[in-house]
Amino acid sequence: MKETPMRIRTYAVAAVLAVAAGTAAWALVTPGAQAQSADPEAPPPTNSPLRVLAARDGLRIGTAVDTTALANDATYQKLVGEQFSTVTPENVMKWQLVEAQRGQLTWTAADILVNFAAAHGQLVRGHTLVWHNQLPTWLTSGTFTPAELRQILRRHIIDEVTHFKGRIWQWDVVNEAFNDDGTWRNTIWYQALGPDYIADAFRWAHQADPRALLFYNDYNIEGLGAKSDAVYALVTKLRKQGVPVNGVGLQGHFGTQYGFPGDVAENMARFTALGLDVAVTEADVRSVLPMDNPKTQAQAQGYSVLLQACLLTRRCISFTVWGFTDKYQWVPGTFNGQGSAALYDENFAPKPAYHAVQLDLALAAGTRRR
Ligand code: 9MR
Repeated sequence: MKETPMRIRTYAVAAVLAVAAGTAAWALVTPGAQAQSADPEAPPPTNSPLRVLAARDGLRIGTAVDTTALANDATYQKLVGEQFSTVTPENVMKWQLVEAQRGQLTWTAADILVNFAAAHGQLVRGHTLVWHNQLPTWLTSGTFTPAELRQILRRHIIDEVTHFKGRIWQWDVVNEAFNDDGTWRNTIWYQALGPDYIADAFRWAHQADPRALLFYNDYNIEGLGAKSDAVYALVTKLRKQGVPVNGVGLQGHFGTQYGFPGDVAENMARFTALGLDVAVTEADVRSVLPMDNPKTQAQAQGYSVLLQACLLTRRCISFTVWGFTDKYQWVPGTFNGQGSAALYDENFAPKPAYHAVQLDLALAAGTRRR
């Protein structure tokens, strides 16, 4: 039987209390947002921006950024800068967008985000170098030999990592290489090259930017199970072979209709025991619409499950949400009849999930100094 660590229980109880009691009680546990303290060491108020609270946990808190919204929506732009200390381009670093025509490299949209991040004291998670999705048509409909495909992949990784050299904190080098049962996903890369493309991809990325942290990233690997076992076996082998892999990204796409795993911290611990960092890279918690109060509370709990595990893991270095507002969020376009997955609603009002994240960060402050 698994023991629940005391800290998890304490956070959970506090979060549940705050969330269940709603905004009015939230004010009770929030000691005057504007109150100035004479003590420079005093913690920031509990209702401070997420990035302020996360900084006290030694954690970067991030969001995927829709760069069109960033350019056109002033409220969106303000919140990205104010609340988050790391950003991930939701789409604009993907191969389909950076090399739609073979040999014509287009970095403009991604460069704008990288510059925005620098201006706002944010780090960037690069996403993603090797994937089976959002590939350019010239690549998917071309006929290439395995040797040619290997060279094309190498060229792509070197071009992209070199372009952003020194400006990317973590790269998602390989994304979603496994099926849910832990077998290899039959992608264009696996078909042509077998599993060796993974070690090659990490080596090429490292060669192009030796200082970037290189991640393997996937979904449904948050808790223990066949798929996270497969990732664990992969990274164990890569480490033994001296392949430059630095971390594992647990995406964290949850749904209130499925419930949440209870062993996320345990799973993270086995990865960090290998000398790896971990990160929550794409957290969101969707529901079957319409929303009701239980689903809203469950959503807050889903975010907390991921964040508390991360806070309990010294080497969990960042926690990123996959879009922070329902105004621009991928779920409704992919899962018919589902949505409401983000921390803020479509009018930028923070939900109980936002307050749960805020409270978890505040309660963990100072507990994971390196
Ligand atoms: O949020 C992204 C959405 O805008 C794209 O249309 C979609 C294409 O597959 O990719 C979404 O982001 C995915 C991410 O890159 C990798 N993990 C799953 C994410 C949600 O599908």
